[in-house]
Amino acid sequence: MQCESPIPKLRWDIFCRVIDNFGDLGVCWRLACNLAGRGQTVRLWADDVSALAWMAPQGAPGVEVKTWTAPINMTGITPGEVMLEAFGCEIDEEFIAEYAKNLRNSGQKCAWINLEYLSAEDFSARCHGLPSPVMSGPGRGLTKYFFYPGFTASTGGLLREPDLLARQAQFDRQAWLAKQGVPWRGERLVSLFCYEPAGLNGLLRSLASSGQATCLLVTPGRATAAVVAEISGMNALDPLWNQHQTLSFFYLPTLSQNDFDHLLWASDVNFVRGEDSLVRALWAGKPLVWQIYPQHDGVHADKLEAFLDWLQAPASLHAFHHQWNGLEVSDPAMAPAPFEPGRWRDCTARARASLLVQEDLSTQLLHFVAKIL
Ligand code: TRH
Repeated sequence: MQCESPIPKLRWDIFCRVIDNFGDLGVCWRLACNLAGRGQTVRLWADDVSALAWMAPQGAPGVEVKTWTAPINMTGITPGEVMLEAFGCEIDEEFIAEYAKNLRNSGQKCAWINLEYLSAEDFSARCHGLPSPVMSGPGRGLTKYFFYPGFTASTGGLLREPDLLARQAQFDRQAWLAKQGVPWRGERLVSLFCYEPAGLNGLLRSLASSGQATCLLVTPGRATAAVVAEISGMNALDPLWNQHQTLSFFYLPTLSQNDFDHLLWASDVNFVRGEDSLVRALWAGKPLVWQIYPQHDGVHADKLEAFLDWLQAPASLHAFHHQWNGLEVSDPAMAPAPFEPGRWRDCTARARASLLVQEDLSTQLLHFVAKIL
């Protein structure tokens, strides 16, 4: 995408509906901060802002958080110049009407953006930037634009803060782990952020029998619940599965988004899920395993495949992902796919390097909006 238009200072209204988990809000909060860090004024509307208490306890200058009530409370609200709906969430007609009225009165052009989910599938590049005329409702006559994040230069890119590399360079692993209370004695560290992965039993067995002391750093919520349940089942069936205590566990509290980054930087291997943590694991640059957000219609299988192809994942990483995500025909007698992070390092490092030379999502979005306006 060409980046020639100067970037005006604008007021943004970002709308986010929390479906489940933390990703929708996580992405929107990160985007809001990224834009505010580039001089924009951002109002983030979310129907459930509760997770921000731990994700972003400090808030961020330039970002105002509003609880998105139903119906929306428009008292004292003048819409900004850019209206961004995340992941197809529908903005209230009252807000759109006010926005359209302001545009008519000021004669200003509108920038109405729909930010889509991240995917490595071809459609992201094909549909990125497409206009969609609004044919009905109070926004009739306006145009909505589709903005697709992605992994290649022909998409909208990935969220990345300008100071990310500097922060990484200054990161002190030992000090950070000590601050979290992790009793690290040089063992391999594996972070775990997941839903209920089909391959969890296999992973725990592989780590316990690997001959390499490993500490699993388990994130709270679903990952902790899954690990606790799995261990209890394994202990009942085979009390000696981890008899030499080769595998140890450290259960983490909820971390801020910044500290979640630190967790990924401190670990030797990262298990992540959903959307935002996948991107953060790419920036961490360590071997990673992704549990994709499962969808009922099964389309996540193609999405995972497209990502692994883009990553140029070696065969063993493909196999591990299939088992981790339950996409393999399940045969209880089947041996777990080998856990071979040493073979998975190069592809992540290559991917990270290729992404770093692409423009980040916020910069691209700013240029895109400047062009529309
Ligand atoms: O929570 P998720 O599974 O979110 C998912 C996905 O985004 C998915 O695409 C979406 O459709 C679905 O929600 C509804 O995973 P994700 O995207 O990685 O988001 C997690 C966020 O939580 C991310 O911003 C990192 C943050 N986080 C912390 O800040 N601290 C923590 O301790 C942890 C574990 C996560």
